[in-house]
Amino acid sequence: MVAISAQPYPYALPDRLSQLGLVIIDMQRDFLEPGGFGDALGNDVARLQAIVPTLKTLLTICRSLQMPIIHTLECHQPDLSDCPTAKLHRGKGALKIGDPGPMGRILIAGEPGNAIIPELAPYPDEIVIPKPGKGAFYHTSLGERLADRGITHLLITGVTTEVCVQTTMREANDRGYECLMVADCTESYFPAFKQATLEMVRAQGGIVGWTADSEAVMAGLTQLANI
Ligand code: TIU
Repeated sequence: MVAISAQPYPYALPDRLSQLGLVIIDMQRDFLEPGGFGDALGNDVARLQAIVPTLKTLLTICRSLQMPIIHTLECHQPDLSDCPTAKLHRGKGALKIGDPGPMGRILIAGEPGNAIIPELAPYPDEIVIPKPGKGAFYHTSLGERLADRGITHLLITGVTTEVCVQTTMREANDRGYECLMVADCTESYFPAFKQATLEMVRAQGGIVGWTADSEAVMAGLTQLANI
């Protein structure tokens, strides 16, 4: 058995890397660039850029090991039919979901600002899950796609730590997936919220799962690949 050095205790890897998915949550221009949804909500979007090189390195290794890669995108249909009124009116920012902004309509599928940032753009064989909610299982085919491929373990990364990343990890945990949040591959607009999230998922003996830095994750992956 190969394990990743993690908190609150070692994370046992599955027998095969094909059972371990790298989940990259919402690394979209809408959250990382000025003029998008994150900016419209009043956040300093520059904070999130810091994880891009680290996440790119992890993605490159996972691709080289032919692991399943899952990207998610928070987005809504142009007619907003999948956006609850409660979500539409939340935030009270300068622009709301569907309004025209400098990168196209805010958080709308297919608009330039809704795309995944070029550095992390999905390859054609990778799973891309558009999602109308914060959690990646809500109103999506993610559960079926993971089951089809026999994926039982998830490495969870992306933005923002306490919103879509944590919601997805909790959804996955309730569905029986063994989840590890990669601490230096996730970021929040609020440093204290990121720290609190890391602590709360691994508290109580790993109530929601594990946390580890990407260096420890990559060491574990490489060890399993070489067996
Ligand atoms: N606002 C915020 O922190 N996050 C979101 O609205 N969506 C995601 O986390 N992707």
